[in-house]
Amino acid sequence: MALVPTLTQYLIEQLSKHPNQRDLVLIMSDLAAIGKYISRETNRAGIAGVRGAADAINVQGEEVQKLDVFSNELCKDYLCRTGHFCAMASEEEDTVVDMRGFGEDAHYVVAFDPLDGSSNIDANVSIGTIFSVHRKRGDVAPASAEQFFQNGLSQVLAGYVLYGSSTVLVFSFGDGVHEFTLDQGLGEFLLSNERIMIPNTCSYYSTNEGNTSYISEKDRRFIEYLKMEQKISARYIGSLVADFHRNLVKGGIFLYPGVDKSDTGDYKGKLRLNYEAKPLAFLAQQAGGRATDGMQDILDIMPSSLHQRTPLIIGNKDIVDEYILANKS
Ligand code: AHM
Ligand code: MG
Repeated sequence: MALVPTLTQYLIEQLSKHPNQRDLVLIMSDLAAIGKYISRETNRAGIAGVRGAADAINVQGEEVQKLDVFSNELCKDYLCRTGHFCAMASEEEDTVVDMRGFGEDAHYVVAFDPLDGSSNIDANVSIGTIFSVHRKRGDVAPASAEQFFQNGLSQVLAGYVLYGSSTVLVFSFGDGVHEFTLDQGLGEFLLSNERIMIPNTCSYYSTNEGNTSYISEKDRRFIEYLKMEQKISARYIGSLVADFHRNLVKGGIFLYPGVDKSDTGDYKGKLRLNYEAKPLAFLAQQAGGRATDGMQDILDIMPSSLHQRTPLIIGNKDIVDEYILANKS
């Protein structure tokens, strides 16, 4: 029987090829450990009393779920203690996380969405943890929000753990996108897909059709074009990380364009740049795809606030190119 490499073996090999990536390899290993903890917790959510709302509203004005709280606390505690980060940003935290003195010699900053798709938790639908790592900026205070005002091209590690029908870890150091699947029995991530490339055919479009009356005429026309002319099938889970993963391995385009619910003509993005759009855009680019906000590539956008939101159109390069052209006309 051919043995599949474990994540540990893969990272050790990575280290022997790139000894200067020691810290990044250790960071990846820490993030994988967090993924295992959250995977265990999500699997027993129904019996462990961790389902449901936590009676709190987060900085985004959304109801916080108990598993959100668990995942956020775990990410903060675990990553803080590694000493690799001088600043951390989380979807669940209003400001930069207090590093409790652990980040003084650190060279990196990390932004994460501890549990993306949390409205799906109680329905046993796929959810995930998204992460984005940058080198620390030397020109601003180590634990400041400005640490996260870096464009997506300068990410040194990005990825996610998807808690679906199996738990998969997908990441990139900027040398391709790799997928590892958690073997629950072994408690190890095993290599399941190396150097993933998005298939050339765009098989699916993913968008919240319930927003049709809130999006711009151009966006409406483009989605109609996907349906009526390209005859592409629809798939929408409502967990970005799961919708993205399906489109990554099967070919597809995810669209969350700007929405205007107050009828003022001001179309605003919902998804967060630093810990949702940017890391997934990095993976998409590494897998031959593309991501845009309609005006510019997601990877080129320089954030100017921690929780900045953006429209996000991401997936097969050709079809995202078409979207950009249609948006300009
Ligand atoms: P969350 O991070 O609070 O879970 O919100 C982000 C989620 C994405 O995972 C998903 O793509 C989107 O919100 C779904 O939004 P909607 O319910 O408006 O379609
Ligand atoms: Mg999210």
